[in-house]
Amino acid sequence: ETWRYAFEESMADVQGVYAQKFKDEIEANSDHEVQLFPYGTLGESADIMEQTQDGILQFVDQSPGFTGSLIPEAQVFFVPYLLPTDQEHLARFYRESEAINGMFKPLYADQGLELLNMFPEGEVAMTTKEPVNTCADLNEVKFRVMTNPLLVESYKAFGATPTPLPWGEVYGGLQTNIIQGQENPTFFLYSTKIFEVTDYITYAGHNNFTTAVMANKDFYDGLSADDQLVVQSAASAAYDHTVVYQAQAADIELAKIMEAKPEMVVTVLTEDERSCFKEAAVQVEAAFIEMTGDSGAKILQQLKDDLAATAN
Ligand code: 6CS
Repeated sequence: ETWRYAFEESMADVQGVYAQKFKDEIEANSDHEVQLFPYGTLGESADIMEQTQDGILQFVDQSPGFTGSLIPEAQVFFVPYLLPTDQEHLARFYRESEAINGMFKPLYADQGLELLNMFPEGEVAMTTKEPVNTCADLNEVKFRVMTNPLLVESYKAFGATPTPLPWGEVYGGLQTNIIQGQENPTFFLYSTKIFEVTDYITYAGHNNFTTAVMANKDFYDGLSADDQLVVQSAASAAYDHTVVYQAQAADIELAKIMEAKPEMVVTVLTEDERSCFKEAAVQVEAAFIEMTGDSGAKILQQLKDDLAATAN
């Protein structure tokens, strides 16, 4: 049987590294084949999710940045400063977290999805046309965010004018000045050439990019126990492979950006400069609870407990 797997990035990006390892493992350990559909072959993130829910695709990688519009609790990953930037801590956290592996599973199942893994893609950087040293610098900046309400709240709280857009509109939007900023992990700034249309890269430490891989649930439930095990083992092997790969990707890709564009200004905000972003985080956390009620509050608390439990 051939299984179809779509993701939101190209083959050489972090989601592609995961997907290729997943495919290799499935094909090495079963008679099944996995056909990969990188970004640009089947549509935007929302399209590949729909195709997976419809059973046209068996597997999909869609980030909570988009799934948040389907599963409000998935927006928890956009509470600023909730996640650490330490990649080794993150690697332990996503693997062991009860909130992710226990509490999120039934929420994804309600949407017809079997959640296989969440994994980190690296610290998120803001890229803009003007310098950002504090929240005030985001005033009047139309800042592109993925399409979820909490990310909109976040950038409002940071002082910007948030503009939710699918990925395909970001490069052109920056080029034509419809937007003047966006955020993404460093590797993505290089591979998608976003560095060409922004001049400042700013690290505020406010988030790590989280993504999620899932299967169509009817498909997964219909698999034999052996095949389910093959899928779980492939997901686990792909996870281990990807967290190691991605932990070193940011530095390597930033060096490539600097080589391609030596005049790029890269700033890591000081503690002082971060204070307004950290103050805004309190408001965003409150907005998350307001949007998701008891269910969201429990997940948020469990995530915090899981982060503490995996700290070292
Ligand atoms: O910003 C986005 O829309 C995209 N960012 C990443 C790192 N992966 C996929 C997603 O579509």
